[in-house]
Amino acid sequence: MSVYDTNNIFAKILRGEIPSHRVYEDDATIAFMDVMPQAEGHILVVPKAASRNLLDADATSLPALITAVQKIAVAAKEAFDADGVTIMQFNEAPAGQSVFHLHFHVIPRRDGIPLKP
Ligand code: IU
Repeated sequence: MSVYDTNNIFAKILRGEIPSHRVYEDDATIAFMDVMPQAEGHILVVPKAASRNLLDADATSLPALITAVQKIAVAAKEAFDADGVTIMQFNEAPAGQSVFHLHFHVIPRRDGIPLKP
């Protein structure tokens, strides 16, 4: 399945039609705080280019995207005084994807504190 719905919630955030708490932007990427954080500092890293998920993404765009993910993970670990960082990325509903525009979860982690479900 490779259909891209231009009215998905992250497409609307990218177009500025829905507000978000944006923490990062470059030519190809934005990042904003997750509205239902699984831990303090849960950030979503979203490429500006339309793709449904990683399976559909243009491979030439991925080096810039993963570089942004790394930058944000390092900054989030520092900003939230975390002990580690979980990076998650889901492809299609059976795998846990609920918003169908490619994104990476960047979640600062603290010793002994599990993710909220
Ligand atoms: P998933 O990887 O597609 O399962 O994650 C979607 C995430 O988008 C999830 O963590 C939601 O809390 C988050 N989210 C959001 O930040 N703002 C929204 O308006 C909606 C979902 I809808």
